[in-house]
Amino acid sequence: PDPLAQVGRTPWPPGFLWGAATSAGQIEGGAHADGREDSIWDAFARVPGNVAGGDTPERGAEHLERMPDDVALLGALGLTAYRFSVSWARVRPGDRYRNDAGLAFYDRLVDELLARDVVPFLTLYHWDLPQALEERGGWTVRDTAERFVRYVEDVHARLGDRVEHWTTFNEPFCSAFIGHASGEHAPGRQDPGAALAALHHQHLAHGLATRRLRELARPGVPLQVGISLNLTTAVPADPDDPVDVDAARRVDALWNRAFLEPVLHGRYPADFLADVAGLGLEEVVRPGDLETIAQPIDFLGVNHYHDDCVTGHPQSGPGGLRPTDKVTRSPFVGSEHVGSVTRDLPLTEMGWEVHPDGLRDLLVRLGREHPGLPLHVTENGAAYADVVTPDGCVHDAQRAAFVEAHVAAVAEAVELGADVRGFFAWSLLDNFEWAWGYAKRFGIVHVDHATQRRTVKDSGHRFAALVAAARHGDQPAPAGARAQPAPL
Ligand code: GBH
Repeated sequence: PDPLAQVGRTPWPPGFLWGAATSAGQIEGGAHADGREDSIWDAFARVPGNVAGGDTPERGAEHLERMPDDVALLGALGLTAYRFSVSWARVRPGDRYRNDAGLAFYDRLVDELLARDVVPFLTLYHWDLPQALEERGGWTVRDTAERFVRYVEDVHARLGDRVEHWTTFNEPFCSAFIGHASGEHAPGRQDPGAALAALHHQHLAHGLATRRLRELARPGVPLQVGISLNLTTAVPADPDDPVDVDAARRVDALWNRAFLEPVLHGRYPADFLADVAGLGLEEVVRPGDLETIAQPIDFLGVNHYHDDCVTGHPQSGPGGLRPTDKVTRSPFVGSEHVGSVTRDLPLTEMGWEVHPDGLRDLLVRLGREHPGLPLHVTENGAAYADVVTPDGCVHDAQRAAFVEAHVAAVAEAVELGADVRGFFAWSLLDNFEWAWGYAKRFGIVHVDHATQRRTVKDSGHRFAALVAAARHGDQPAPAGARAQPAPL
C-alpha cells in the first residue's frame, strides 16, 4: 500500500500531535552558560573510556544559541508539536537555588514555539541529574525525589501558564538500570541494589511531582501529565524452551511491568519482586509509597525503537554477540543470565532490529490492556550514517524508509482502535548520543558538528510529507503548509 495514501485515510483523532523530540543534555550545549553547573553526564563524559571518542555534551548541537532557528525548522517541516526536556542543572545549578537566567531560556523557547503554533511537550527529567545531587547519593537516596519536586515547582512557576503537556520522566528504565547496573550510562554505577533504589525513588518522584503539578494547576490552563516509558515486546528465542520463555517473562517484568504496574496500579508485579528478592528493593519501599506513585496520569508516553528476542542461555542464540555489542555488566538486575539474540531482521547502526509491526502490536496491546489511557509515541527513530553530497543535500534512504514504515505502523494501530494522540520522531537534530557521543546520528535534520550547520535530510522531507498527508488527507494543504519544504 502507498503509505502517503494510507496515512491520508487514517482517522487520526482531532488535534493529533505530529512532532519531533530532543533532550536538553543531548542538544543544548552551554554546559556552563548562565550559571548552569554540571549534570551527571558532564561529569561522566569527562572520565576517559565512558563515552566513545572522548566526546562530551559540552557543545551538543549548540541549541542554546540556535534555538530560534531550530524552532523555525519545526515550522518548515509542518510539525505541530515539539518534545524537549528541561535541564535541572540549568534551572537549579547544584540544586542550590532557582536560576532565573537558566529558566529564561525555556521561557523564550516556549514563546517561540507558541508563536509558530507548535505545541510545547515538556519533559522534566531526561537523565541529567545535577552532579551535586549525585554526590549526595543521587537517585539511590530518597531525598532526591523530594528535591525533584522543588525543581518541578520552579519550572511550573515559570512555564505553567503556557505549557499544557508535562512528562515527568523519560525512560526511567535506562537511568535506573543502565545508569546503575550495567553502568554504561551516567552515573556509571554497577550495583544492583543502587539500581533498584534508583528505580523506586524515580517512581516516587514521578508520583510526588504529578500530585504537586495538579495542586499547582492554574484555572483556565489545561494540564496533562504523563510519563515516557521505553516499552518492548520480549520474545523467547526458542518458544519451546522453558528457559527462554522464562527469560522473556523476566525481561517483560523488568522492562515493562516494573514501570507500568506501580504507575498505573500502585503495585510491583509479584514475579518481579520474586526475581529481585533480597537485592535491596524491600529496604527502600515505605508504606504509602505505592499510593503516591499511582497518581492518575493523563497519557502514557511510549518510546519504541526495537523489540527484544531473548534467551536464558546467554550468547547461545543464532546471532551471539553482535559487532555493536559492548561487553558490560547486564542491566537485568536479578536476571543477569538473560541475553539478547539477533533475529533475521535488518539492523540499524545501533544493532537494533527494524520491525515496524512491533510498534503497531505494542500500541494495540497497550490499548487493550489499559483502556481509557491515551497514548503518545514520544520517541521512535533510527541511527544510520548520512550521505552528504557536494551540493549540500543529505541523503538517508534507510532512515526515510524507517520513518515511513513506522508512521504507517502507527496508522494501522489507530485503525485497529489504539487511542494514540501523538507521534514524535527521534530526533529533530543529530546530537550527543549518550555513551556513543556524536558517532551515532538519529536526526531527521543533519548537524555538521564542526560548523553546527543544519540541513533537512531526506528523512525529514519524507516525514514532512507524511505529516502533511495525515493532517490534510485528500484536501490540498493550506497555503503555507508545504509537503516538501526546501532544504534550509
Ligand atoms: C532513547 O532511549 C533515549 O530516550 C534518547 O535519549 C536516545 O538518544 C535514543 O533513545 C536513542 O538511543 O538493556 O542495556 O541492552 C533508547 C531506548 C532502551 C534502547 C534500552 C536500547 C537496550 C539497552 N533504549 N535498549 S540494554
